[in-house]
Amino acid sequence: MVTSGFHPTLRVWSIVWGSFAIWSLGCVLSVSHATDPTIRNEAASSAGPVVVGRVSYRGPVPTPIEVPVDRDSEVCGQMVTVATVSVDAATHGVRDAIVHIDSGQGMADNGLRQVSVVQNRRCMFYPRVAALRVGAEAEIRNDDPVMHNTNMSLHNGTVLNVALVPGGGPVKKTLKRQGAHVVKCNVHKFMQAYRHVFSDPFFDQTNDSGQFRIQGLSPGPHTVSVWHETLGELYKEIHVPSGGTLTVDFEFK
Ligand SMILES: [Cu+2]
Repeated sequence: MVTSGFHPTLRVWSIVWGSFAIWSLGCVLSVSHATDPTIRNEAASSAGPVVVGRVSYRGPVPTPIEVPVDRDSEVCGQMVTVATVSVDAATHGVRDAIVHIDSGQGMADNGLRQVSVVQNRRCMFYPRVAALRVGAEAEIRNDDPVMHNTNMSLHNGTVLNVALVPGGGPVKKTLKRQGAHVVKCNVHKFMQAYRHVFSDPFFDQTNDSGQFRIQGLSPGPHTVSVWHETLGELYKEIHVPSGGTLTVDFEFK
């Protein structure tokens, strides 16, 4: 389950993808591609490969952690429930995993800007997880009637550390370096979020049923990485075809 009060439309605010063409898909025939049964290749008549798949987990879902609140209880509540793993009962898909495919080459700045809101609301960050491209702007807001502090770090180095008065913000910060940014509040230790920043557009965040979709890759060998804040990381080597849809599934054990 997710943190109480989470609204799905808050997961990612405004995502402006690069100027990559959207290729049409016409699945015509299937071609047996690899010995790995989790990788399937469906050739298409039109050019442009798409990599899709699902990240799943069939193990016992960790019990949400109950954290006692020692200040601002009139807003935060007496206890805060922190649930970090969301698994769809029907498909076993894991939400909020970050999938990235190594492009093997640097990508030019496309000049477009994503905006990712980091909202402080009822002593939680919303959205908890988001994936962005280098140059994206984090927009930090405090919607609570209490003081919050937003501290973003990358590889334990401080990227941003700002105090927000009640109702304060937005404070804007351009994210210039790739990597997993950890977001914390120094006032409320249980508040945590993540902003994954990539130097290319070949990433996605899994939806409620664990699905992802990444397009625009060059044909050839690539490495797919999957990150989840609690379940860990997975990797898989793939060979992207010149066209069609390659399905790559992942399962956390
Ligand atoms: Cu706080």
